[in-house]
Amino acid sequence: MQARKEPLRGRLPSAVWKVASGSMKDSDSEREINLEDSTMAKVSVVMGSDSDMPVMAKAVEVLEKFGVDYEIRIISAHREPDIFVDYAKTAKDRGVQVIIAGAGKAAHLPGMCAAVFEGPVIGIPMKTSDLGGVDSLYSIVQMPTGVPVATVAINGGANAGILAVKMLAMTDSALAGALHDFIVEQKESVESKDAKLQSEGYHAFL
Ligand code: RP5
Repeated sequence: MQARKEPLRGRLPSAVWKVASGSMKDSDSEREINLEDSTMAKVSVVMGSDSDMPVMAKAVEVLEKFGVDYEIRIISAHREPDIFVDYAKTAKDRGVQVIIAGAGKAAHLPGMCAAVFEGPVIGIPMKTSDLGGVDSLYSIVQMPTGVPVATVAINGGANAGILAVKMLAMTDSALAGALHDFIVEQKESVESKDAKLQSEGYHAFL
């Protein structure tokens, strides 16, 4: 089985797919591409199944809101381990700085990402029908020492996106500014609700 060739990416020109390092040729047009000038995915969003998409979309929405370049993949560590290993081994060369990995049940995808990829991995445990997502949560959070996965809440897609933005903002002042604005807006939203509560009473919220 061969690795999938053209992952969906956010905010990327279509020519920038098969990334190694230095310069390369786009196989469709044979144009020489200077990777120094290309926009590469900073975050890789990966999920074990398309059934995870509604939760993973919440992470992607945050990345898009902040204008963070990303790639998004469906890769099952269990059902296609060869493709998974190729994906995780080459993530760094594709410019990926953070992986957001979501999975459910015996959720080994985030942990295996952390085993192969040297950068930070954020894990999203999926809520499951049989065990309510506790199976996913324990599978993702209980990593051995030395191989951490920063695990968010069950179905915590949005927080995974925000955490990735916070990681990238440490070395990106523009992103740090946007993050600050988001935090201020969030605070003001709560303040305005409390002001409404004080002026109109709790019935205004029912
Ligand atoms: C995991 O198994 C996936 O992440 C998904 O949450 C769960 C169930 O997968 P499907 O049977 O819905 O494909 O690998």
